[in-house]
Amino acid sequence: MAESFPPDFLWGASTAAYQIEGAVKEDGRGLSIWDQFSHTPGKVLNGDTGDTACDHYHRWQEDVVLMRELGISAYRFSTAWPRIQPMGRGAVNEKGLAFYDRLVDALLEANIEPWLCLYHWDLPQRLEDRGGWRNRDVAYWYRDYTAIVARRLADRVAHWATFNEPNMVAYRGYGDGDHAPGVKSREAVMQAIHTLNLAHGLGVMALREQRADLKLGNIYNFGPREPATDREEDMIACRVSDAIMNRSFSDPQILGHYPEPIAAEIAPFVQSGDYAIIRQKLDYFAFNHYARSRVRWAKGTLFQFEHVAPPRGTPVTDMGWEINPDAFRQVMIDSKARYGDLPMYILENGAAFADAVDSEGRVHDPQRVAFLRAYLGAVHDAIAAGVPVRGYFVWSLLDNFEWAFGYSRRFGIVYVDFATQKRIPKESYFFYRDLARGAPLAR
Ligand code: IFM
Repeated sequence: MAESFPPDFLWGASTAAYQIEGAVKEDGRGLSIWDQFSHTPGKVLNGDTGDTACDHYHRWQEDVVLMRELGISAYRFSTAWPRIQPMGRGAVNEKGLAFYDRLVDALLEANIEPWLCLYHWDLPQRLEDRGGWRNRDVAYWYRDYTAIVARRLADRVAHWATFNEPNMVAYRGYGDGDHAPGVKSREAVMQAIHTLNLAHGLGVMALREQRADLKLGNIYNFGPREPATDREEDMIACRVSDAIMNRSFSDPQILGHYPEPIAAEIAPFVQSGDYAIIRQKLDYFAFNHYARSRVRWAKGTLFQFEHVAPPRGTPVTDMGWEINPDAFRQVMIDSKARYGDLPMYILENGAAFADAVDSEGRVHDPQRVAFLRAYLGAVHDAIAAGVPVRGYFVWSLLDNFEWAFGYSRRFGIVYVDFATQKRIPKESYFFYRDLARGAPLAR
């Protein structure tokens, strides 16, 4: 079966600053929480750090050529707050802004629409020293940073996202502690959720002040939850996990309230007027999707739940994440039902597999091609079911620094040899290129 996407469907690719840029000590960049965390022994697999990553800070022109040849019409990247405000507030680093300025111009020159995300997890360490997202003031410093970036780039960048996966910032950074800054506290998760929501609202207001016609959104992260069994405690655990991981940002930002299982615990941090700030009108509804999870009650854990591995025999990626395109289609359908009819964009979806270069210097990644075929099939089906999905951004353009997994997990459609920084487009790159050029999807 060959299926076509709407002619104006947006084909894109996503990356994030700390995962690809490297050059962490260049041109006045300040320290981020991920520099600090990755340099702490035992925090990242193999002791990997983002010091060099894909060296995109120096190789961005080559990377824009790869994108142009890929035929994508949009590229989502993030700006690094510590590159722009090395101390997190106050002084602005002109060289940092100039880097993104050049990148945006090169993208436009290549006919690629820049989609800018203001925060993909690299908080300036100086702000973490003041409590990070546990500190309400950080929301106001984030607003100032947003205004600085907007003043410089809003004349050329139309699409802005305030945060990428704020749920991961709060839960993994302040709960599990396996992401920077590595805090493990239930109260800190709740505080961080609220500060991040407030920052989102303040950021949207700052952007609108700069230009009323910008297209604004946040990038949520939806992985449906299922109870591991039908026991009462697993069902409760599942609802709590769903509230924290799937609803703690989209609900307050779009519906104006926190989901019931966590509302009472967040209430002490909510001040009068906060909800009016948080619930801003958005122009698009964006999320990332990777996998659904099974949840069970786990005594002694921070929130009394844990995620269990898929049953033996379930197809999984190199992350151990279940491959299930039907679950993805259902997320799109459910999101429309819950949050309304805003234009929907999938701003990250993709898969890690253990890719290798063959004797002819090529990278065959049939599993990723099959994954993309199936997941794009789900997008096609969701559109046919009336969901206004307007674009899809593959994660990721390049193999990159996969957080606590370092360089051990490859998500790119372009292979990166981290020793030489050579880029090799994988088979999936050519598969995606054909779709971006208008070829129908064969299923
Ligand atoms: O690499 C990450 C990205 O930074 C955020 N979304 C999930 C990806 C894969 O884990």
